[in-house]
Amino acid sequence: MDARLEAIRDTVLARNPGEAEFHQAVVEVFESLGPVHDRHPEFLEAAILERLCEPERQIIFRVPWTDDQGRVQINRGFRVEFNSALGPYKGGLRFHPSVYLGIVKFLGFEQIFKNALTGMPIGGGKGGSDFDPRGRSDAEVMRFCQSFMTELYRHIGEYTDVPAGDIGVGGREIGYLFGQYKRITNRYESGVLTGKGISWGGSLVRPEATGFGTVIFTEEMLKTRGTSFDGQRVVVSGSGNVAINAVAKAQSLGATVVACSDSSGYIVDEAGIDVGLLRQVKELERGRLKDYALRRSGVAYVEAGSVWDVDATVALPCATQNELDGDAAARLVRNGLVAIGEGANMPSTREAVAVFQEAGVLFGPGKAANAGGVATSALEMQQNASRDSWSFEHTEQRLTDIMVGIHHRCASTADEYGEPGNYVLGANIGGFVKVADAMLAQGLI
Ligand code: NDP
Ligand code: 2IT
Repeated sequence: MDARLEAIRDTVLARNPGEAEFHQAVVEVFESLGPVHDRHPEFLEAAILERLCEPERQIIFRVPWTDDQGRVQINRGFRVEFNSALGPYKGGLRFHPSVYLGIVKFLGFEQIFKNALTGMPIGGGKGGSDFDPRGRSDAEVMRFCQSFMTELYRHIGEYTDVPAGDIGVGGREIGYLFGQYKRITNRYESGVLTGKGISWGGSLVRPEATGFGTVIFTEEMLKTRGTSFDGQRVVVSGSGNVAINAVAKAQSLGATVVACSDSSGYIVDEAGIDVGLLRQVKELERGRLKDYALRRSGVAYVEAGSVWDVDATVALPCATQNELDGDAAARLVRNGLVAIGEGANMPSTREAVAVFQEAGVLFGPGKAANAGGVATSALEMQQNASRDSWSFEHTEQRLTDIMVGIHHRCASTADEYGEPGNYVLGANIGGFVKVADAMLAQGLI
């Protein structure tokens, strides 16, 4: 790492103790940014990096609610409003027991650069709670969401901060959150949340957007080597919103997706995953992958090990951070991996990224490859602002154009900085320069 940036990094890490995921995300970005500061010494003089690493505002709050037995439960809520240089804070809410400030900050930090890469007018933010929706009834989830919004509502708004979904937050949760926001404020402010239902201000393609976008980005990477998804053997991790739609899109392009996972195990379906059955089990029934294996012949369900034990030519990690380590990366490379597109945020450890890059595997980092979700959220905001709703075809074409554009921006930035094919460098520099220029123009704020 550039020596000037090392000193800033050390200060950031010391200032934010115990936040391992945030540290990881910061270090990974800093490692790309040395050459930018050679060209733009004004960024150093204006302390752009120091300012970028300190969120504009961090909100931590108590979320009290009662469970179905009438017992009082307490969770912790977060919203980190990281950077508003390019637009209102924008980013999802994650409900998962592992959530703490370090996770919300790593996600919010990544979101700044991701949102900049989309070319849409959105800043970066993230939030969530250590609430675990698994095993909770609809009524419990509703009471939790209502309590969460009873604090959050005062911090958000269509021109201020626009949350959406992430792990554990999908259409059901966004519905309860929106209902409570409307009730407290007495405003039908559609643009305050994205990921809404179609009949009440949502956008077609938003549910599919992250998974579809990841595959579109990966297809663009494959094209640079004269190949495509057609005929590839694909392994996907996770089986939530991003994973299911990545499976669907990859198979529509001629790939065979042979495996996917949840936090209990993984399935291997050599005939290619039946997306209809997967949606039935995971989306409609909120069941487990084990149930998929019970209902389809020729499917193996594996409880031990890792989905990355299954060999693939293309890997799409779509579950969670640090789910793919150096050993798994080395195994995938040995078994013939050609490309990896990160549907999740920071799913590959730093060791894994190094293995992929040394092996010359096409590597699409999450902040570029999974930007289709937030980009389509911005399209939802556009539709809300004009009180319009677009067709599936039109919205999907916009998503495709945005993903092709992000790929082009990453690839051309990597070329410009003398590292062709390095999408990590391209994404970090491409996103950073846009935000840094806007911060300079807006003065010391
Ligand atoms: P979902 O809640 O719909 O699905 C999450 C999936 O990942 C589930 O299969 C879940 O398994 C699995 N998972 C979650 N945590 C863990 C864990 N600690 N270990 C193993 N498996 C785990 O979330 P999404 O599909 O929305 O999000 C998946 C990833 O994509 C996240 O990294 C998210 O940040 C990222 N992302 C999401 C976007 C969106 O639009 N939703 C946009 C861009 C990125 P189980 O059911 O067993 O918990
Ligand atoms: O990580 C992400 O980009 C998301 N969870 C989606 C954020 C959004 O505002 O749609």
